Amino acid sequence: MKSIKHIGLSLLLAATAALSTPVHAQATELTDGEIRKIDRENKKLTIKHGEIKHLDMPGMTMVFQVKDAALVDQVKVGDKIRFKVERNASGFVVTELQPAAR
Ligand SMILES: [Cu+2]
Repeated sequence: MKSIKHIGLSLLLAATAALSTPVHAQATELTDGEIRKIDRENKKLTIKHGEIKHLDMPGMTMVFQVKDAALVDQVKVGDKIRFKVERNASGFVVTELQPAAR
């Protein structure tokens, strides 16, 4: 009886651990970048970025859409940033950004 209880508890702990592991951990990884151009009107940023592992993309300079205009207002050309990017139907979208640690 005692050992059956113990097995039950072990399974419960294993299940809990599995559930609490983030499934999309890679999708939220921050990417290093530097602002090259700002297009506020069209909510676009040109960013020279490092490797983006979750999108399988090497470092390059490219144009990103931004999720909302407030993100554009946080930066100026030449700023070093860290940002989150997602791929959607219309392209690559910056969803979050922050100044790079100095
Ligand atoms: Cu790129």
